[in-house]
Amino acid sequence: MSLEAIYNAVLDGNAPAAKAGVEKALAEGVAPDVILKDGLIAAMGEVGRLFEENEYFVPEMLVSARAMQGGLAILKPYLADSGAKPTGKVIIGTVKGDLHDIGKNLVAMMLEGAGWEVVDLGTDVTPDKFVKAALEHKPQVVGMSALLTTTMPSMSGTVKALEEAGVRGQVKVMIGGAPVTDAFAKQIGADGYAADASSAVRMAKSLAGVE
Ligand code: B1M
Repeated sequence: MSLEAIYNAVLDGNAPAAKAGVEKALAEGVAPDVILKDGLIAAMGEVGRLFEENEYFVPEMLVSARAMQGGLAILKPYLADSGAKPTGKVIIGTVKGDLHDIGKNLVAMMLEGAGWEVVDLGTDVTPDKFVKAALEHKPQVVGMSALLTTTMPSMSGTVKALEEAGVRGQVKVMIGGAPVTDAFAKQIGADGYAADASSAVRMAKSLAGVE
């Protein structure tokens, strides 16, 4: 079964096998969102569990992440279904101190597929860099991702920095990432929270007031 092969390839950190598994599953007609959710994302969840149990360490997480990214690269054209009219502009980044970018990349990919112009600031993005990019690109939405509880406060710092720079009124702030919640978004004065990439697209549209 190709989904199981993809899952195992990510767990083993075997990027060539993950890519081959995704290609095979697509050829067999498995839906791209099923490959993503039940193959790639499910495997990363298990990697996280094994890390918590001290069965995996950072090097194993890293090779698994590379295998996942290899599989995602094959899947990208199918997920980011182009042809949609430009919807708006979003700047997105993983906050200061945080290097996790798989979820952020997935959100960026799905936004692009929905017709958004995406300015990806990468990882370890300081509040100041978000502000500079907001002033330069004039997006409707500023998106922030955090995967570590220790880096979540930087989201609040960025909201404050946007306020201090006088741009908070011109942009909507959307946040997400595994430890982030709707309650946290409200607490720091963000405009919206999304639990996954599909809801991030819906949330961005709703925040920017576009259909
Ligand atoms: Co790290 N890591 N990691 N890690 N890592 C976690 C997050 C952790 C939960 C593992 C664990 O303990 N179970 C834990 C955090 C604990 C905590 O803070 N509570 C952890 C830790 C501790 C660490 C280090 C500190 C380990 C160390 O060095 N001792 C270190 C920190 C480095 C740093 O950032 N400064 C570290 C390093 C790494 C690697 C570099 C090895 C690698 C990242 C590689 C990369 O991203 N290029 C890595 C990985 C792979 C993980 C896990 C296993 C997987 C993350 C992932 O890619 N998930 C993770 C465990 C886990 O999450 N179960 C873990 C798949 C991805 C599709 O999901 O990112 O949640 P996710 O994105 C989702 C949603 O959250 C949402 O949509 C996405 C798609 O559905 N979303 C948004 C995300 N951003 C959004 C933005 C939005 C909207 C929605 O709007 C803008």
